[in-house]
Amino acid sequence: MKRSSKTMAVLVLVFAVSVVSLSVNLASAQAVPEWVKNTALWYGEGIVSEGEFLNMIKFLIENEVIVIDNIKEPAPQVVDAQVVIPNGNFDVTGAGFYSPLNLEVPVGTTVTWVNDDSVPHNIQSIDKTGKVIQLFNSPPLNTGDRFEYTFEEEGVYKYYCSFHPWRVGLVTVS
Ligand SMILES: [Cu+2]
Repeated sequence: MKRSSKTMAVLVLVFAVSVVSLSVNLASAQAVPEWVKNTALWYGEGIVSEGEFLNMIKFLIENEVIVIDNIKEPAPQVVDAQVVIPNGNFDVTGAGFYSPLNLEVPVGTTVTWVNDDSVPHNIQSIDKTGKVIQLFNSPPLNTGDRFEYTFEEEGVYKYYCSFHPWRVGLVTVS
C-alpha cells in the first residue's frame, strides 16, 4: 500500500510537470475548442471515424489554431522598383552612383527615382550614343522629390542627369 501511494505520487508529479510545460507552450496559441478535444478523445476510443478526426484537424488548420507556415500562399513578390540618387551623387569624384546603378524589373513596372542628394538632379532618358531622347524625362528634382515612369516594353534603358552628365544609370526591363 505504501509503495503504491509512492508510485502514485510520482505519477502525479510527472503529470503535473507535463501539464505545466504544455500550458506554457499553448499560452500564446489560440484556444482549442471543446468539441475538438472531445473528437480527439472519441477518436482515441474508436467512437468517431478517422474521417471525422481528419476533418477536425482540417478545421484547426483552416481556423489557424494550427499554423503551418509552408502551406500559406507565398506573398506576392514585391519588386523594389526604386532608384535612389544618393547624397553626393553630384560630386564627379565621389562614389555616389545611382542605387542600384542597373535596376532590373519586369515589364509593366513603375520605377520611382528619389533624390536623396543635397542638390537638384533630373532624370533624362538617353540613347546608346548618350543623346537625350523624349521617353522618361523629369523636371529638376529637389532633395526628397520623386519621379515615376512605367516601363511597358522590354529593353535596356539608359538615363543621366543633365546637370551632372557623368552620372549614367540603367534600367533593364525583361
Ligand atoms: Cu544631377
